Amino acid sequence: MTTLAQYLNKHSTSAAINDVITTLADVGVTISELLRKGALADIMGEAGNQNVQGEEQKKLDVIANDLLLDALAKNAHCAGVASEELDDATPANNDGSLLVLFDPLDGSSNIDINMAVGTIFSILPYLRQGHTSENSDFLQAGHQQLAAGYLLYGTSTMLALTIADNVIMFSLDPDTNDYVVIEDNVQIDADTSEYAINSSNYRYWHVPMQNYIDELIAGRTGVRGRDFNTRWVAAMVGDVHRILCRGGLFTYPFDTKDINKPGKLRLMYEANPMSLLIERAGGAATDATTRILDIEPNDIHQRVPVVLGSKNEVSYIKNLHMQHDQV
Ligand code: FDP
Repeated sequence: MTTLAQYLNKHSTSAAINDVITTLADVGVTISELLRKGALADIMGEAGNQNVQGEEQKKLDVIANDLLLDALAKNAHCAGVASEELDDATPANNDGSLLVLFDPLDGSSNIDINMAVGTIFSILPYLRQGHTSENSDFLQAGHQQLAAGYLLYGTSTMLALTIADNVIMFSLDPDTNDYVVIEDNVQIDADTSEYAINSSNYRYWHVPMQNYIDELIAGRTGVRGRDFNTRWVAAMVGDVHRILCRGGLFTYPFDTKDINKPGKLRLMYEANPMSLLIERAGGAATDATTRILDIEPNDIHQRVPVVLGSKNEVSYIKNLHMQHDQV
């Protein structure tokens, strides 16, 4: 049995990264305890306000955001924090060498129905040590991330982490509050027959995505010659976790439902950290044409279409888009 602390001591590249990951994991213990108590901890329902994205905040969105913000602000290595829930990044310790971004409670619509939710995080280098961090310091492409991961609050609480080119899965032992390694060097199969998409948006997708889903639904009677199966957790963290466990394809593609949201997911809080995990596990992640980790952000709250998972399926979708663009 190897705990998170033991694993980090042995494998991580810097004491600063170890310390920030430990802070995030500790807050994860508190959030998971609140979720276990559920309605008894008064965490259900709406908070009564909207976040920067114009979405109704749940009580637990606000609680998780505040817990993470407080803990990271006290961490000497953390120079600034950006949250999906807040308009601007919050400066922390000027001498810190790291910036931390997070989606405090991913899949918030699952909270009130007792389904899986999670916390997603991304750690970037701080390039202006000694100065007060600003939004612009966070605008780094995903391939600059030093570490990334998520906490999944499901039937058990799990931490998936990527550091030093490796993806590791930990399970939280509720008796000791230790995260214990359950799988090291997680790898995803290149092929899959399982896909996750919210099909109710079909009429808003680009034609190549509609064609792709038509092919999967046709299954063995169509050009793919085999059947496919759908799974949709409605929390990206749950869908990505399934993919790390047994492969698969997840997409929240470009859609025209809301002209201001050319993709639902956020580049910096969701797409980048998940893409790093998936690529390091041997999968791929694209916006349908460009590698997600190579997108240069121009806004900390930027949205992006996402296609990620088993490598061959991701490249199949990319080819459909490229062929369509050439016609
Ligand atoms: P949510 O809005 O509930 O936080 O982050 C956005 C996200 O959840 C993803 O976790 C999830 O995959 C997706 O949105 C669910 O979207 P739909 O409500 O359109 O199904």
